[in-house]
Amino acid sequence: MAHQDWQRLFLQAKQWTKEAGESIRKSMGDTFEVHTKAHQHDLVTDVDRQTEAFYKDKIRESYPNHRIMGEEGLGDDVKDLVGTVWIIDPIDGTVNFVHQQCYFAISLGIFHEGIGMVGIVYDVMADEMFTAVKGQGAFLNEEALPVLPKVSLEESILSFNVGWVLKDRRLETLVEKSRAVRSYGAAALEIAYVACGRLDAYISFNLAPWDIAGGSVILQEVQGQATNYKGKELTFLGKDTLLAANPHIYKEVIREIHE
Ligand code: 2AM
Ligand code: CA
Repeated sequence: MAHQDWQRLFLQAKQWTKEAGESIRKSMGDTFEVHTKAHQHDLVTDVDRQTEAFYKDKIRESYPNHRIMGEEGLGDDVKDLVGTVWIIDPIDGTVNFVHQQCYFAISLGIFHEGIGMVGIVYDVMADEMFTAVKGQGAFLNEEALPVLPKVSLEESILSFNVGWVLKDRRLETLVEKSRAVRSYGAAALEIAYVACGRLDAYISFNLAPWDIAGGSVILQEVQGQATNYKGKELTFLGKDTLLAANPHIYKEVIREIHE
């Protein structure tokens, strides 16, 4: 696809995401069914399913030869990234959505032959939309995001779930060496926060492609790095660990985890 075609696809995806966000905001006062999935930390609601169905219908109608990898499984059984694939998390941070009514996002990555071309992470309640088209920079709403500045570990704000510290005590060193640790519970949003400098690194030990696809496209546009926590390239095809970081502390964080 030519450069202007990706731009057109991006504008379409952005418009759909605004509509989906508006619909989620309208549903906030409603009662909706909440189900647990694998365990008590993993929730899904009617709103997750309805939002994914909204994208599925739009994509099927406008781009019938594109495939869809969605968390709620309404799309295709995607086992490779051949052609154009939309990787969608209709609500990233469902626990926050259910319990806090804020700090959740729609996450969307559009990949072509395995390369992230479009990334959108939309914080629905804050009305903050992080976007990127490969090679054209990253944006927060209409503001261009600058390339990530130099930072040291000592002045960094890191983010990870406290549960991971119990699983791997080596993260304690990072707690001690950094300025502060935060935990938002919405991976896509936390990667977008690394891209705009609110965080300097985000670590998770268990994420799915839809948690990271949109954010990783945005992060690469500001020269941020995203790999698994051993430094290996992400495949966007199965669950993996993640280190999304400002490039100036990326290597040091990997070293600290593996020492
Ligand atoms: P979700 O809200 O879309 O499920 C919470 O720390 C972050 O991890 C959220 O982005 C959440 O996404 C994701 N997450 C929660 N449970 C998960 C699981 N079992 N596998 C992969 N990602 C998960
Ligand atoms: Ca989700």
